Formats: sequence, structure tokens, C-alpha cells
Amino acid sequence: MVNNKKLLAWVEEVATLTKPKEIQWVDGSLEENQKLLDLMVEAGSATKLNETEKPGCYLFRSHPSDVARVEGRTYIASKKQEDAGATNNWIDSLEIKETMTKLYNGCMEGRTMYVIPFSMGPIGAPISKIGVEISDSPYVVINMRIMTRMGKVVLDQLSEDSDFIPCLHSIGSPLREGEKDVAWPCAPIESKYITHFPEERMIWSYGSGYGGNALLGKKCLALRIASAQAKDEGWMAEHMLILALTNPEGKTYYVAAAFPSACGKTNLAMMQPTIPGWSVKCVGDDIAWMRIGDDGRLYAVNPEAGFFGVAPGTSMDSNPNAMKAIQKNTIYTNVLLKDNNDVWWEEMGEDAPSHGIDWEGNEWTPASDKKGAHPNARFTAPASQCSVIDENWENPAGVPISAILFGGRRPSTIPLVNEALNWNHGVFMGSATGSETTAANIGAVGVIRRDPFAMLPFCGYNMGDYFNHWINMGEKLGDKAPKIFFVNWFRKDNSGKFIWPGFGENSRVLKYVTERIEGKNLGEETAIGILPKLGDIDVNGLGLSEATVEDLFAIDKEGWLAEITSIEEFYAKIGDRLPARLQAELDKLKDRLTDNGSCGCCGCGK
Ligand code: O2Y
Ligand code: MN
Repeated sequence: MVNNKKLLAWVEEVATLTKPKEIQWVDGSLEENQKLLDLMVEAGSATKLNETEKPGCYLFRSHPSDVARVEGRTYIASKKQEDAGATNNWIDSLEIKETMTKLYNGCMEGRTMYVIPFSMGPIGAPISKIGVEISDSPYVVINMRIMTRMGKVVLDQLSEDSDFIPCLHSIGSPLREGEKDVAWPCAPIESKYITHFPEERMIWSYGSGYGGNALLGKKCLALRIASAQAKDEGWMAEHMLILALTNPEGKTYYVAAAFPSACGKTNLAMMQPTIPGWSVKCVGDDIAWMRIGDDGRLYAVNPEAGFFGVAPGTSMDSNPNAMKAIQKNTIYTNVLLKDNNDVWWEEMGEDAPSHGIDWEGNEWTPASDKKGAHPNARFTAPASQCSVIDENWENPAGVPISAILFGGRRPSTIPLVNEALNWNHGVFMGSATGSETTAANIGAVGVIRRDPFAMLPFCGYNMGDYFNHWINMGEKLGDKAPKIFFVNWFRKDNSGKFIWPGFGENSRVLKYVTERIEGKNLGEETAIGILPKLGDIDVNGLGLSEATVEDLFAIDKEGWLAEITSIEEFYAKIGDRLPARLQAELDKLKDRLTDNGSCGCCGCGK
């Protein structure tokens, strides 16, 4: 029995506006899930995969215009533009409500309206938040069942007067009398809107059925709305993986790491260390909610319950633990269908099949001039299926964070690992995070895009205020604050080859991080931060010459001065809410690099 007054009134209000043919309260049961899957197979929008190879798995193909998050159609709606800030698409709250209300009018005609109660974070945990998504997409329902805790268990948490975050979603494609449905109904790009109302803690999404645009618990709630809420309530909602690293003595360190999209976050979160005796377990691969615990330390919770990972590039080499986790009960979207009803994608580490059906539903052979899978093709899989999921991944108190890593794809200048001199210097590093764009990004390839804290597309309020919130959190944490490091697995040599092997070998850097946490006499202070000395990171067996290792940590003064100019330009865009303390960090870095005409690293006089 639903007795929450706000929920009952909202469901009635939305149904009156959108005019669905029926309303279904989602209970989250196995039977309900199977019924929806069977319906979608029958309707031709899903394909059941080979039960022997991929038990319980299904393939979906989206419309070619609806294949990824649409940043250009993603808005922060607030009363004042300055509260959204220069890095967000701002829209006036009243104006967008008027526009979208017109779009929502009758938009669910001929369709079922699903009411999906969900919890971000373990049910009942102090940091968890309840949302309710109303959607006319059964694909959204089955994905939300994997990505969140949802259904009756969540509804049971709602009393008559308790609050929740309303998330309204429609694919924007009513099915009128006599009309035939299509496999992936959605609206054209110009009427897609993914709108966030951080002041009201509310989300309205229209026109897209894909990923971050439609599964509203993830980027919309757990990052954009939660980041605004976290600032007001004194906690942090971050675009970070969380991993547990255990050393040969059995001591575990929890590390949170922020990387822009397409930097291998899921791979790092589940990595297999190459160094003997060390192990990595995964708490989460994308989002961390962090609060200060009773002991004054920072504790992190993964608000999600599943992985929504990019398939192309995922292989037994790059991420064996993900590969193993997606063999059953997984939803595949936009990958290639093999003739035996199994799936394939580029860089899967398996020979391309001689024939298949590509992500657009066309015949495909290796001679085709198109890719078999879309570059943003996805798997949705339960986190509980990951064999290296950490025993504390659902601990309601979270896990204590010992280190925070920032990173990006940087072919030059930025060293393999660089430790912040102190918290505010670390906040400066996070604010200046940048990454070289790849084919996975929209726009030019090979340019450095500033993506502060990897939150550029996900911060729900003014970026200057967000930087300030980080500084405030550091003040509260004091000497209990995690150490901050900037890592770069992607530095290239003069011939354009990656210097560092990456993947499991990144465990060598993580080992160094734990040794710094333990206060071992490693590293030395330089103009840019604390860098490892030669020998501090074990590179045995990697076949790297001493000169190459030196290259990984070389301070290229010209490169750094260019970096400073680029950060200055970015800071100018943030505007007058940029904290003075970050400008001061930038100025100090410049001084350290230019003082006495020396490089500042070792008194070499260069
Ligand atoms: O393209 C989408 O809709 C999904 S984007 C995404 C999905 C999972 C984890 N991270 C991301 C991201 O863009 O950071
Ligand atoms: Mn992400």
C-alpha cells in the first residue's frame, strides 16, 4: 500500500498531464522483470541472447540519433544564471517548465507509465537518497533494476510524509491510435531536454531513452542534483571510482579516483595488480558519495548497484573481471549480434565473426566500412556479479578513504604520479584536471579539455562554489584528510608511443601511494609537487630504461608554463566565484617554477 502523500499526488498529476494508457507501480521482482523482457522481445525491441553462452542476457539497439549523453541538451535550471555558473547550460526554471510541460502533454499516450521507486546507496544507509522515476520506457525499468536498488523494498522506506527526489522521464514518442511502434522510440535532438532543478531537487528528462539521459539515478541524481545537495549539507558527491588495495601484509587502503570519461575508470576499479602479493577489490566504478565519519575521516559509499560500462575496448586483457561479470544477467546495448546469438565488439580480444548484425541492425562482415558495435555501446550488469567486488561495498557506513587520485589523458608535461603538497594544492590539481579528447568525445580529437575533478558535465551548480566546497571540506577534515595525487598513465615518448604500460602495472603506482601514506621516506618536494625519486617506484621487469623512467617524472618547464597559461584561461571562464585560494595556488606554482630562473625541481639551474 502506497501512502506517501507527495508521491500519490505527483503520480496523479503526471498521469493527468502525460495521459498514459495505464500505470504500473514497479515492484522490482524477478517475475515483473521477466515479463517486461518478454514483452520487449515480442515487440521486436530486444533480442534474447544465446542461453548457453549468455544466460539471462538481452541485446537492445537504440535509434542512431540516441546513442549517448547529450551535453548540449543537458541543462541546469535555476532562478539565477550565476548559480549554474559558466560551465553549465543554464536555463530559466520557469521558462523550461513551460516548454517541457507542453512537450509532456499527452506524451505517454498509448504507453504504460512506470513508477520506479529507487534508492541511491544501500537501503536505509544514512547517506542514501530515495528517488522515484516515472518513465514510459520499459528499457529504463530493467536497467534501473540493475543500476539501483528499486521497487517494493524502496517504497516500504517511504512513510506518509517522507521526502524523495522526483525524476520525470519520457521518451517523447506517444503511440497514437492505429500507429505502429518502432524498436527504439525517441524524440528528435532539438526536442530532447535533460533538465535539473537543483533548488527544488527535481529532474525532468524528455526525448531520449539512452543511458545517462534516461536512467535518472546515475548522472542526473547521483551527481548533478546530489552535488548541489552535498554542498548544502556538508558532504561530497563525486565522479569517482572507489577501490580497495590490499598489501602483502593484509592491510587494506581505500582509494577514490576521479578521471574524465574515456580514461579507463572501470578498468582501474577492477584491475588485477601485477605486483606479487597485492590485490585490488572494487567498491564502485563511477560515483562516490563521501561524508566525514565520527572519527573525522572521509568515508565513501558507491550509490549505484551496477555497472553501465563501455563495451568496445573491454577485453580479457584490459578488464578480465568486467568480462567475467557480464557473462550472465546483462543487458547489452548497441553491440554486434553474432550468428549464434552471442555478442561481439571491437577490441574484445576475440576475432571478428565472419558475419553478424551490427548495432544499426544491418548485415555486417569484417569487410564492412562501419564498426560492428557503436563506440559508446554499453553493458549493464549487477555489481554483485563482479568476482572482485569488495566485502564492504554495501557497508552503510561507507569505506574510509586514504587517498584521492585525479587523472587524465595527458601525452606530455604531466608526470606519472605527483603528490599534492597539501589539501589546497590538491584541490588546485583537481580543479585543473584536463584530458586529451579521444574519438569517444564530441568535437576535435587530441585537444586538452579542462574537466575539473572530472565533474565538468556533472556539477549541478556554479563550479567556483564547487571548488570552494572542496576547500571547506579540507578545513573540516584537517589532518585526517586523505592525501591527494595526480596520476597520468598516458604520457607518450617522442615517437607518440605510450611510455607507461598501464592496466595491471598501475598497481606499482598504487603501491607507492600507500607507502607515502605510511610516511615512508620516499619522494621529494619539487616546484610542481612531491615526485618519486628514481627507484621509489618499482619498475623491475617492465623493460624501461633509466632514461625512460626519468622521462616519466621530468619537469618540462616550458610545458608547465604553457599549462599555467591554459589554467589561467580556464580560471578566467569560471569568473568571480573562483576561490582566491585557488588563484593563490596557481600563482605559487608559477613562482616556484620561475624563481631564480631555476626549474625549481632540484636546483639544477635550468
Ligand atoms: O553515454 C551515456 O549515456 C553514459 S555516460 C557514462 C556511463 C557510465 C559511466 N560514466 C559515464 C560518463 O560519461 O562519465
Ligand atoms: Mn562516468
